[in-house]
Amino acid sequence: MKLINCFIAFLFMTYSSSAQFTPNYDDTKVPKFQVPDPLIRFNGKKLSNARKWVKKRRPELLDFFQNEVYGSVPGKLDEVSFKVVEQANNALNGQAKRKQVEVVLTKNEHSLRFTILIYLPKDKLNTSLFLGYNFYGNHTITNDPEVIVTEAWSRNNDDFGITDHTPTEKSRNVLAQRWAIEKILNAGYGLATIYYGEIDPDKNDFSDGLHALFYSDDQHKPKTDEWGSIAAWAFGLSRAMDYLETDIHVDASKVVVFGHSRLGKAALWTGATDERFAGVISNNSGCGGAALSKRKFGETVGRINQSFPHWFCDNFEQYNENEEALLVDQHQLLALIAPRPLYVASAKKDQWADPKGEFLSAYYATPVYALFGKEGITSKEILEVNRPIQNTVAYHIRTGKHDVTDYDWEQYIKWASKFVK
Ligand code: GTR
Repeated sequence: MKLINCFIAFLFMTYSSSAQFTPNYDDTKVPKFQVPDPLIRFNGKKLSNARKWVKKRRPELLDFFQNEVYGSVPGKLDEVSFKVVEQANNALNGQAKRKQVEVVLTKNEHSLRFTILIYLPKDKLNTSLFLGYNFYGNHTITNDPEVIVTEAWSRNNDDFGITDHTPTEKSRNVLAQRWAIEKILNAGYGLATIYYGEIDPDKNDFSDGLHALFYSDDQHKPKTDEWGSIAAWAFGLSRAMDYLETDIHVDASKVVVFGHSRLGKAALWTGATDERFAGVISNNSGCGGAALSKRKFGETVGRINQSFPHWFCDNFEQYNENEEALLVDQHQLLALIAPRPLYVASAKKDQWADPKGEFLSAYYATPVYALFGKEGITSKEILEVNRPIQNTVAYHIRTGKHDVTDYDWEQYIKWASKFVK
């Protein structure tokens, strides 16, 4: 009887909490809110120059995001090692060099491995590159038969033939349309990618993945101000950067970190926490990414914490249906990337991610770029579709849905050729 009651209560909770939420898609119903000024410190003092930003304001904002939003990394690894497990000079019909590098992270006598797949233009040394996670395994981004199929846990996906949470040959090439490899190589850039599930499986379970390496004996989940999955994914990208710094074919001072959607949130947090990245691209990253939280348009803080309780630190739950209480908003996350180049991109049909909130965020981050003499988005007027603005801070909204398209990559390549060359 008790069990049945519990079950009914559970059903009720699940139903009532999701039923309560109706996303707002009407701009006239966006609440009035104060955009926290990136140039005014928490103690009320106004900043006037870049030096003060770097010394005083940036650290306190970073701390806030670390303690209240994404969570901090609890300690250091004991060891990071790299091994090139496969390489070829004639990949992709002779167009590229390919490397597959295994990275091993060790702590407390436990270890975790992940594999970076790298394509580089053939006859180039010191290549600039784009680094980004993929959603279902390195083998899904290309038909290249040599790319190793991941053994890590994956979400099931009927379209990609993934059942039992195990990717197979069936999913090779299924997401190739999201990675304009040929265009990237032709522009003289390299591409490096990692399956994000190898760092931390994307489920509300803290017993596996990177978090588990850092636990003290009786710990089962991170503390309330410690990292969720987004911060763990960001940490993984930084370890990939550790490898790239050792690769003579790569110019590690010219690596642009890229991510789509939840992985766009991770790319932004990576750029904020690791200043070795020369540039950052947020593709449709939405709530908890580029979009302003206080607009409560589309996905909200309460909703994202309910659907994905493992993405942020537990402290972030204080702001569920309580965005006004946040001392920051996401434009200040973008500002943490200054003065490095930053591209925010939206899609017209991706209202869940609040394109206007993503645009305004780039606009409100711009005063920080201006301190460094860099140009960002200076008009508050939302752009027309398919009419990018490409300054150090760049923005476009394209037609179409939540996705990564050739159009997006064409813009990123053009912008990178100007700002990260
Ligand atoms: C959605 C989520 C978004 C976005 C997206 C994705 O379900 O609400 O915040 O991250 O997933 O990653 O595809």
